[in-house]
Amino acid sequence: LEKTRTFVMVKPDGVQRGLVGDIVKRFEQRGFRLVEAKIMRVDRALAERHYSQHQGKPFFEELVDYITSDSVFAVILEGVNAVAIARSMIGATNPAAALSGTIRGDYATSVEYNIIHGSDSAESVEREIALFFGASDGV
Ligand code: YYY
Ligand code: MG
Repeated sequence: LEKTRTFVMVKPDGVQRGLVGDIVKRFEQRGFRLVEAKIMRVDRALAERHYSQHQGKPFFEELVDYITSDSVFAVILEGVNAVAIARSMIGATNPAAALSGTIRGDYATSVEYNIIHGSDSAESVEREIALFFGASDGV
């Protein structure tokens, strides 16, 4: 079976609340392999590029403030159907709609602070891995 990659980021409140270990465990148990991972600060330039599709929307400034407020955990995951499976594990953008058993459904209550990001397409994966990990693509 062909394996592909996806990019996932635990947002600052997920890191602050000590949820990184549980989130990594969920992805490993599902069958993903960790290719590369790091704790890092996101500066405004990176946040604005990462979320460029949302520039101009009413929540954009708050979103950038949130993502830049403290350390995030950035990880490249590899597995079968990586983008779709990671997105289904993450759950709906608005935690009010996220099912229990999904990461947002288990740990988040507000759309502004929904604790985790996952790439939404193969093109986003390429773009976001380049933004967060540069030319390096792990082992
Ligand atoms: O990919 P995903 O994170 O599920 O949602 P997006 O539609 O790409 O929005 C990115 C990010 O923006 C979302 O995770 C929270 C925030 N946001 C918000 O604060 N308010 C909204 N109405 C929509 C999105
Ligand atoms: Mg998105």
